[in-house]
Amino acid sequence: MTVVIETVKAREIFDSRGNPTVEADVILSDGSLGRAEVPSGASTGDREAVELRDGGDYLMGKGVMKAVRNVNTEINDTLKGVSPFDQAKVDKLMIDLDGTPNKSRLGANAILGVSMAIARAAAQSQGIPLYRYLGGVDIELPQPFFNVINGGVHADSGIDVQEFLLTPVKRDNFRDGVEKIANTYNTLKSVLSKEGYETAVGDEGGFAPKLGSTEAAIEMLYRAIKEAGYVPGEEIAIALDPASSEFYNDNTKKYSFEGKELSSNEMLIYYQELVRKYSAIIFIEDGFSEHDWEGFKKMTEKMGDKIQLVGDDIFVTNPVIFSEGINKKVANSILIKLNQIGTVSESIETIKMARANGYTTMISHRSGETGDTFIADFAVAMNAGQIKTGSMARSERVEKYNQFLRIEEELEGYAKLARFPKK
Ligand code: 2PG
Ligand code: MG
Repeated sequence: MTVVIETVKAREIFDSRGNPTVEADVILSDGSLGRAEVPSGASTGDREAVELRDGGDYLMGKGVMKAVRNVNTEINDTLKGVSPFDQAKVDKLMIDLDGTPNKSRLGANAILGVSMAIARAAAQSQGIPLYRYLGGVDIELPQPFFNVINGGVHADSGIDVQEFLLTPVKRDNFRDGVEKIANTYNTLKSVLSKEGYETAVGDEGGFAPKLGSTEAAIEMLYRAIKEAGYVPGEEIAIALDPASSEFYNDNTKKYSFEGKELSSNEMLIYYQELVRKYSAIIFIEDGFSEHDWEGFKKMTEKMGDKIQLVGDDIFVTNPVIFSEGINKKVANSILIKLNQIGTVSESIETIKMARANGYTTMISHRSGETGDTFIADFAVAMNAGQIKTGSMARSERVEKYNQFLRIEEELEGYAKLARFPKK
């Protein structure tokens, strides 16, 4: 019996910040159900695919009923009777139906929800886990990065750098790495509280203490790593996402950073000194604004052979924009967020492009998340090498790490472990 898509249906649910978002269901002719929930960013890149919102006064103007209707009408009509096993075709049908370059007519939130739900339904129909359906047999678990101090637009901590991440560079298996971070995360909590700082958490489950500066936050991380019994840099390394588009002024071309107005060059000197002083720092993401390609390029020239430089807002997972970045030698790594581009197939295309050009790939959650663990399976299937999906708090974050533990158990120790750095 040929299995086809029978019904595509969406509804409005809520994300981890209390904002409306899309949940999509795909039902196949054999009764299989695939369901997916769509995340949403706060420090978004200007050129991301469009998240369709209803506007008006109701629900802060953030309702997604238009996107839901687009799934229930046009998308449902187009995909009815199509094979769920041809992901590329399904995604292309939705891209063509939308007809805009940035998915603004139907909404990237509508399209992505269906795109992910179809992959799930297909896996369900074949009776195999999602990571196997998407990735076949060569299974690798990624290097995880945990965002343990939140700043920027993700918290009221007053720290300009948005994310301070920890990664277990030394680990025997995935579980061992998670345990090391759990120890360090909880030690960080007691270190902060001993020093009189608040231990409430921000959007991604990291602490949001009013530490005042990037260096003060890094000092706390060094202390926590050591007090937890590990060696900074050797066993647990540090990574930063300044998300600098958020503090870049497009008119003055300056970065408003820690009370100063810094030029692109001064910002580069700052990063160079920071990395010299704290050798446990192994990557910096979005060190320069999405509108300062020159700055990003210069940073790549000066620092690209020493640490990983990840492009997020600047590339927005878009193969066309990313290929421009490759040509201009901007960054040496790319962040992959499915909702920045809006389909599973296009995200895979960008990952392949990265691999062909010597860029590492890191799969990422969004600051507004749901309980959906799609990106964990996706990271495994793609052999992506790296993932960041929040801290050791808030279930919408921890559930993704837990999914890796389940996958590791299922593979009975036969999974390969991605090592950092990986080219
Ligand atoms: C980022 C992301 C995820 P947001 O900048 O990398 O951590 O944040 O989803 O707000 O864009
Ligand atoms: Mg980022």
